[in-house]
Amino acid sequence: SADENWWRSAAIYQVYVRSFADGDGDGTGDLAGVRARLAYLADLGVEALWFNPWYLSPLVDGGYDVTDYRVVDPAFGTLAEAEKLIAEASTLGIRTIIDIVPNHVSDQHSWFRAALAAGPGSPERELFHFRPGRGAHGELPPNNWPSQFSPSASTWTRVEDGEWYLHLFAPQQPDLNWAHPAVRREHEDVLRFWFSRGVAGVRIDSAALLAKDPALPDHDPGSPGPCPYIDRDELHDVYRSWRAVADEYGAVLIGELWLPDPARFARYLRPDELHTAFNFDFLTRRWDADELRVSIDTTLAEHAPVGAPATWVLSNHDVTRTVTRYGRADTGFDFADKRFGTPTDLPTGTRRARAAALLTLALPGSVYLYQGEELGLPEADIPLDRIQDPMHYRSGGTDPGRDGCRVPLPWTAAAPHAGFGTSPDAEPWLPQPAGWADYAADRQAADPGSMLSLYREALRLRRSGPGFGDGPLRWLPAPPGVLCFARADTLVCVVNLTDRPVDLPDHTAVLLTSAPLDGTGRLPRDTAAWLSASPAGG
Ligand code: TEU
Repeated sequence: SADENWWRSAAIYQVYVRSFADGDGDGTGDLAGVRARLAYLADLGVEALWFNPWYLSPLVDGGYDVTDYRVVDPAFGTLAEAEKLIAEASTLGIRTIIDIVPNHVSDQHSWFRAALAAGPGSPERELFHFRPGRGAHGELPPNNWPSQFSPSASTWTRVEDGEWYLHLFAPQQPDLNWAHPAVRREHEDVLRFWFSRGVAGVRIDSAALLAKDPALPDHDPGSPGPCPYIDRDELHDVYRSWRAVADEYGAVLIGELWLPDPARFARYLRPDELHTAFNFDFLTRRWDADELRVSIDTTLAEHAPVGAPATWVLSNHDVTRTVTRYGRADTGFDFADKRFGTPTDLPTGTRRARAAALLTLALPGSVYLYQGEELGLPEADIPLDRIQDPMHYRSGGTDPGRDGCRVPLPWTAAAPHAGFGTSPDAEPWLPQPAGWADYAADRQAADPGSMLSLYREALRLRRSGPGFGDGPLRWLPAPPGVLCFARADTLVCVVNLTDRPVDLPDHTAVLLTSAPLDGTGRLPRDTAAWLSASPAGG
């Protein structure tokens, strides 16, 4: 039914709980804050919420270091409150998706503590990847794998008895051994635990990294031959079991798969594996019509044969904010561009982000919208002594890390801390930069020209109009530097990526534009429009 296929066309809003809204006045966002803002999310017009991890955690990596998957961190709330939130959202027609973090646990997790205590050779250690070191005294790490957080950091940490354990991310995030049946059983139970509480789907963190070559051989990134820790065949078997669990509840599996090869990516999207996966391709593309068209065509071509809808991602909690990225000379995101002090032209970035919003919301499939993008928030410079992200520390301080896109949201322009919390005395956990209140949701709600108003109107049209979401796309003729395509027969999206105004294609009405048309009715530079048109040939 249409209802069970909701995920094929949905606009899904990503809630980074810690920075969304502080409901209990301690400077940290929480479930109470989300519950108090559900009306805002319903007004915005999103169909589902994806919550970053809310489990018990020391928060070394923002909750991607889980101590107990069945407990809500007290900083965020309680299990009972999560259940209320799921029910209240559902009353508003909004589904709940949570984040499952299967690759690793926190070093505070009971399994890892037990493994440390039990010592070398114990069954407890088999749940992780413990190995003796290399070198005459075992003083060198077992292999040369680089940390996912920084090419210059190791993935191994030595413990007191001399063994080393593997962690693709921070040392506080030991990797689980997915060849162990207890690891698989536990995660299937965790899925049931949350699905039976009304969760409609899971976002699977680092979904391509779980399985490792048991020999743990050396590997240089970029060297030929299969990578011993990315995209291994055993994973497909894991996800087939997960799909059987998800199907018991009608729940959806969403993979976080950073796989540059479209063919490898598509292998996970099967009727008996993942329903869908994030397509990060736009994050690596410049603001260039040819590049974006190739990206769109490649994405649609890779999804079509497997029958999966495409997904579109402009932003998330790991990458530079859209208005900042599009305001740079080289707007493509890559990890090397996360350096300090890259110059940005924010007005241009904002124009392009507005146009990109209309572009992605008109493309076939589902769209992920990261909190704060609807407010047009820029990437913030975090003072060095306030940075929390382990990525910064793992890089030896050369990389600013990801905190700049995780700053607590501004809700009320006139309130202390831009209305992030209920207490004027509570400093937000990350500092809000000067001028943050200018982006406040209350101010933008009252301004028809704001980013928030644009998103609301676009999402309203997307929900009510024909042609949006899953379905075919047909390219229409357009001058160089302009993207123009039709959805269904009557909806046309046109995006001008040139530096001068262009004529609109034939249309019967202008539904929405990302910036006003010029005096002669032309589409200005860096602007998108949604048009209705007569059916082709009609
Ligand atoms: O990120 C997965 C991942 O591959 C990261 O290395 C990503 O490439 C990097 O953050 C980009 O800047 C997920 C989560 O989204 C991230 O927040 C976590 O830190 C990571 O897993 C570990 O759980």
